[in-house]
Amino acid sequence: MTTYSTISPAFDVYAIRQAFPILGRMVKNKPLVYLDNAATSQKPLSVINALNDYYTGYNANIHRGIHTLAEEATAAYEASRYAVKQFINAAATEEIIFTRGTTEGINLVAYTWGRQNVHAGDEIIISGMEHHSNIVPWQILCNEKHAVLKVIPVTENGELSLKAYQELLTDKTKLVAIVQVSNALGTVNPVKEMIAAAHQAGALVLVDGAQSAVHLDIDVQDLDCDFFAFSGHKVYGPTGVGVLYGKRAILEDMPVFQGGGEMIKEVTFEHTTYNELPYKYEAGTPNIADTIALKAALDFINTTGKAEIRKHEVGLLAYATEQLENIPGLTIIGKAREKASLVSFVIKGTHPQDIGILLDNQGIAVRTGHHCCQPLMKRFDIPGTVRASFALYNTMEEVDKLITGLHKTIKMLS
Ligand code: C6P
Repeated sequence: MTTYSTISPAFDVYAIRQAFPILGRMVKNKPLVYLDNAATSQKPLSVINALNDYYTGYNANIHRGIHTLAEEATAAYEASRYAVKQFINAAATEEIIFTRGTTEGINLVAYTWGRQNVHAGDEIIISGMEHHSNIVPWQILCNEKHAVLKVIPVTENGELSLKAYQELLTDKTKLVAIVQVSNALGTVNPVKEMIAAAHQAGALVLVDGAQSAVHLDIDVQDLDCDFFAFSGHKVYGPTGVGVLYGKRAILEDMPVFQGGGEMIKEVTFEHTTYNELPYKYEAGTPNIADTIALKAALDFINTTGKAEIRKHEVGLLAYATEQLENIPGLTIIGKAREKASLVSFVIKGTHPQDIGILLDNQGIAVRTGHHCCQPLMKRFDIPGTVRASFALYNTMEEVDKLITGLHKTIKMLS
C-alpha cells in the first residue's frame, strides 16, 4: 500500500498544493482558483491513491470473508474507524458509525433516537443559521410527533443570541441540534457552553460538524456532545462517506435504523436480534473504498497539523476580509467575533449569481445562492450571497485574484 506523506512537515502552502493534482488545471484558459471548499474540498493524491490501491489491490467485501483480500479490506476499513475515533477523540471505536455524510447522520438520529424519545408537546431547539439538513429532519419529526420546533435567533452580526437560547431551554426540551460552524456566515458557535446549558435542562445535543471538522480541533469528550456528524468530502476525503459519533450508552438504547445484512446477530422468520455497536447501524455492504480513503484524508490533516492549518486559514480570512471591505457597495454578511475561513457577501445593485458566473469566466470558483440556508437568507432579507471559502492550499495571491476579479465583475455589471 502507498504511504501517504506527500508534503513536508513544515507548513509550506506551495508544497502542499503539489499534493492536489486538480489545482494545476485551467478553467476558461485561466489557472483554477478554487474558493468553494465549504461545498467540497479537493483531494490530495494520498486519498486518490488509497482508492486506487483498494480497487487494484484488495477489493473485497468486509466482515464476512475469511480469504486474504476480505481480511485486508476489513482491516483497512476498521483502521479508518480507529483514525476517526482519534480524530474527534471519541472514547471508543464502537461510538463511530459510518454514514453517507452529515445529512444521513442527522437523519439517523431523527429516525431512531427521535422516534423513540420525542413525544407530543416535547420541544426541539435548532438555530436560525442551520443548514436545511439540520432543519428538515427535525421538522418532519416534530410534525409526526406533534412536538414543537424552536429556533435560536441570529443577531445582526451573525452570532447566536445566547440569552434567547437560555430562555428557549425548558424542561420540555428533548434535543438541541446546532451547527458548530455556519456554512453561510462562517460563525464559530460556542457549542461547548451551549451543550452544558442543554444538559442542565435535561436535553441531549447533536452538533452538526459538517464545516467544523476540517477547521477546528474536535474533541467530542471535551465538548460532551451526545451526537456529532460530519462528512468525509469536506475534510479532503471522498464523497459518499461520513461519520456519526454518538455516546455509547445512548447508541445502545436507540432502536435500529435500517434492517439488513451486518446489523443482525441472528434472524429467524419470527424474530431478529441485532448486532453490537457500531455494526447495529451499518446495514448492508458499506462504502468500503471511500471509508478506507477517509483515513488517508485524516492522516493528511494530522501530518500537516491542524494548528498550522488553522493559522494559515485565519491569515487568509483576515486578508480577504480586509480587502473585501475596501470594495465600494460590498457588504459582508456575517461578522461574528470568531469565524472559520469563509466569507459571504453581497454587492449593491448586483445579483450573487451574476457575480459567480463572471468570476467563473476568470477561473475563480465561488459558491453563490442561499447555501441551503433559506431561513437564514430570509433573516438577512437577501436572496443569497457570494461565498468564498478557503482551504489549507489557498494562497494570498488567490485572494488577490478574487479581489481583482470582483473589481472587473463590478465594472462589467455597472
Ligand atoms: N454544505 C455547502 O456548500 P452533506 O451534504 O450531507 O455532506 O452535508 C450537509 C451539510 C450539513 N450541514 C452543514 C453546516 C453543511 O455545510 C452541509 C453541506 C454544503 O455549504 C453543501 S449545501
